Amino acid sequence: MTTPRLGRDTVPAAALLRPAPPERTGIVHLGLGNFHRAHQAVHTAQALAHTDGPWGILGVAGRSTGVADAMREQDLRYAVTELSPHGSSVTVPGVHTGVLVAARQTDAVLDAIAAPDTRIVTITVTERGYTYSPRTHALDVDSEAVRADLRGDAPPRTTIGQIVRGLQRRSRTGAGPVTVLSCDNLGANGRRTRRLVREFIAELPAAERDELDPWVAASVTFPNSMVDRIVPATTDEHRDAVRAHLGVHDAVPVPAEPFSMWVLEDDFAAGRPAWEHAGALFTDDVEAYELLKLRLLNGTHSLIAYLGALDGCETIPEAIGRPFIADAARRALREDYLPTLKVPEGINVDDYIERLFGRWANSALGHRTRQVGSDGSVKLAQRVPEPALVHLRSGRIPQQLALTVAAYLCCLAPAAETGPHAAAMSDSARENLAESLRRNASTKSFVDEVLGGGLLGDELAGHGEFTDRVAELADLITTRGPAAAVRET
Ligand code: CS2
Repeated sequence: MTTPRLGRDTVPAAALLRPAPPERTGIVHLGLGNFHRAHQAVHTAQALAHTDGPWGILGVAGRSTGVADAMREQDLRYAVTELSPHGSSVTVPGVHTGVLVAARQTDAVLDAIAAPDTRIVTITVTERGYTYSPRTHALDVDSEAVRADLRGDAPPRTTIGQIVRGLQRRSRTGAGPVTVLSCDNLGANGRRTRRLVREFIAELPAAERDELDPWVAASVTFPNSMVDRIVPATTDEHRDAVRAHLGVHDAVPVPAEPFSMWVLEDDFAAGRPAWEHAGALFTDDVEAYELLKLRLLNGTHSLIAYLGALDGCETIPEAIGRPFIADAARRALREDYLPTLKVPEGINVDDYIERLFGRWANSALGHRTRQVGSDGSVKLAQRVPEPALVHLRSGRIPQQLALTVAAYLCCLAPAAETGPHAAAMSDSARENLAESLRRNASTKSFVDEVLGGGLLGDELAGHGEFTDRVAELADLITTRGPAAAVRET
């Protein structure tokens, strides 16, 4: 007998977080990836199960059609499989009211942003989706995609372009205030999104700019938010888990760890779901949580992923199981990241760190080193330079941060064979890094060229003691392996 496809009539009622999707769409979400589907969608379904409201989500994929098409075939349902070594459970959020693919249906996306029912535009497009320059942190007006969106003679392709053009429509149709909520791993993500939106508007022809900018200033809020849930890529094992639990076939289930955290500023221009009843925390001090998470979890995650991949580990749990990697991670946390943080009130940092080790060690998740290691050229800029500069300004070299950069460079531009996991990391900087490696006779000049090129900002590149250490550690990794490099830090 063939397994029935997941859909409105085949989901066992017990698995549904809410019985039916809301009737109205209050949220337009840009970025229909796994993270959104296991984080915001789940918190929203739980909030609506507590307090109902017009908060259905229209999910917008960027370019790829796979998830959107499958969700359409499944009456907008998919399963979230929560995995831990102690067992697994499967639920179906059922909170989406539609799906679109921006590259094909841009006009419909802009209309949705402008629709009177829409009160919130949420974003998970990853660090790479914000089209800002790593060097200046301002909108990358030199990039071809941003320039094209500014000309406006074709449908906008960039996220910032789509948001601005949608807001422009909204301002002209009088649909009222709206909130733009970034849910990506960027420091001060709300403030940064506002800055990029306003920089885009500032580049528009004067008449458009003068019409739109005051409207955005008066009618759009951009709260900061910290998001946290480890969400790997989907594999057949996750499809099998859904089949085993629910007796249906889901083409696009999302695996996730049991842990989930969301901290937000309560600055919504036109209302919001009662997320506080779904585990979200509202506070004026989001930044402290963001930095804690970006540095302790994400920064250390990158180190684990690069050292792990270089040591032949396919997964993060395998990597953190190697004592030399756990040792490097612990030292990164304690010596390099923690001293740069203001720990938010109510967080016990020792518990937080122990919990991180438990989360990284979750072998049921199968989170791959290649996934965390991908896009390092944009991720590391969020994780490493600021804490590194705190130490360097007071005369100390943060060894594990230098090691993170060295291990990244060894994965992406290897001077010797590194194996399949590093080779599988995708990064838009890979080509340039490889060329730079070929051009330079020594690791030192290679590192100087790469960091001097703005990869981690200009200030860090100006600290010769840091770039020297990165080069030494990269040489050590190449000649004696990652474990020996850790021993020398
Ligand atoms: C990871 C994050 O891939 C990565 O860079 O560090 O995706 C991490 O799993 C999440 O931020 C956890 O909340």
